[in-house]
Amino acid sequence: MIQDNTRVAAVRERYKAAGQDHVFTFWDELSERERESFLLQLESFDPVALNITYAQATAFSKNTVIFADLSPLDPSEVQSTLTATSEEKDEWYTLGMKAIANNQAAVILLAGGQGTRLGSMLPKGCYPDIGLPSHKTLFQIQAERIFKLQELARMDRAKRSGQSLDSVPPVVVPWCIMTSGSTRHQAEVFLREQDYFGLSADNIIIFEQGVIPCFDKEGKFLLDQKNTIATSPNGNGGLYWALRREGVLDELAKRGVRYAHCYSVDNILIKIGDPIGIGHALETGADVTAKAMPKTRATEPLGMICRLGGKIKVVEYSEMDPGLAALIDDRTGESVYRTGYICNQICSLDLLQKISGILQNKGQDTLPYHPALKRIPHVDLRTGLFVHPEKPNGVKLELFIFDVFPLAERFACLEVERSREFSPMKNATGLDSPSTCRRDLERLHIRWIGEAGGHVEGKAIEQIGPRLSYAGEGLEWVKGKTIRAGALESRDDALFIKH
Ligand code: UD2
Repeated sequence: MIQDNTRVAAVRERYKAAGQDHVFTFWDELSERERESFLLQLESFDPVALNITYAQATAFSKNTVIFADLSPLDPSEVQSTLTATSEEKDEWYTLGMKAIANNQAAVILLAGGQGTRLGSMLPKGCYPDIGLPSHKTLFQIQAERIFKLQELARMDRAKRSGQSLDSVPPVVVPWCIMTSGSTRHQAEVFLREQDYFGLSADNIIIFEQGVIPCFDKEGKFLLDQKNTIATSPNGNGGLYWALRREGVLDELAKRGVRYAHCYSVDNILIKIGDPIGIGHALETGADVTAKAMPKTRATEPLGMICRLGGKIKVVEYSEMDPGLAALIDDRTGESVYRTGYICNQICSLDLLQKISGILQNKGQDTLPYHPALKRIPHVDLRTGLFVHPEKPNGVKLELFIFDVFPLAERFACLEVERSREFSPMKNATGLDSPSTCRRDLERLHIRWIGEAGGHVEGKAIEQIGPRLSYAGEGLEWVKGKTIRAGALESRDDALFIKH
């Protein structure tokens, strides 16, 4: 393969004009094939635009002035499943379940992150070491919850229409999985090998987000190989563009979907496609309903849902002013900024289409990139050797999913109970790790059994398979019984202790 010299010269010129022509340091050593793949990558980026993006992103992060204009949400802006009456919750549930039963809901899994804090090379959804008695992975738990939700919605539809279950067509909640270059292949293979955990492959839409170059601290592109610029996924805010580019929005529209529940891969308690959340969105007419909860500590890594100049603004934990994060209201003794964002929201399809239309017209850079200082392995330009830095040496840029919230015509915030809905797996040990996820799931399931009138013996490890219960329903059979078991996948697995 011989490259056209004018093509090479044109690309070189563009990178030179942008002050990024160091990327050609090893050009003379490359084979024709290596040059070709490099050229393709170089042509896919606009180095001048990326310089601007880098400059804007790093300037923004140093700008703390906005904090003066920040205010917490007014309590009246936040509804809560903890304080709502049972009539309100029933109404939301009924509305949401009806929409799901009519195939109007989809779920969007954000699974493009690299999971570096967990220290695993696998996508988090395939992470094998949660240590559950069932040995399930996050992907399996999520797939089974979708399966159960579809079943519950079908039963709901049969009940409402007075038809027999057999005469009601299956309900479909499409599972849209956003991956990235670093997670796509493994996630795809894993799901296929597991036969999609019983879901239909036709209703699983795997798509890929974009990438952006990694920079050194001076804003120069880093090389991952002598013929490759180091890149990283462009953040979970890359969702909006990927949804359009990969045809997911069109597919959802064709299927008649009206609401999509977007969620983070690592929350073991995620109520996927939550009928209450969807019903709340329907009742309030919100085009974004963000689930939220107070932080457990000022430094907990949750975004803060606030207002800035009258608009909704989520300030990411890494960018929040520590003083504001720790501010306590003397009257209540609670944090002033207490509405923690947990990466869990219901969006109307109308809003997703509006946002992706804006991005198409004005460019993806319409959303701000956020910088993060990281250790980025790269090729040393002087030695040509690949190095693993011990200290942060460069900058990754990310779009944040919540930066579109100000575009919502109607934003709603729904506080939910942490012990029922949120326990993320971020780190290998300690806080937010597999062991805290396991603990929280077990506690929740023991609670469900208690709520159903049963009792759990001693410290028996419990796990109720999602196909047995989505959110604690259908466990009436444990009433009055003392139960001891490991993983409960069906009623038959339960061992009852006779006293
Ligand atoms: C996210 C939230 C934070 C808080 C916290 C709760 C953002 C920007 N921040 O922070 O406010 O709610 O979660 O646990 O949402 N992802 C992609 N592509 C990417 C990067 C991330 O799909 O390029 C996914 C990732 O796989 C995960 C989710 O987005 O499912 C959140 O990413 P994270 O775990 O890196 O975010 P974290 O914990 O810093």
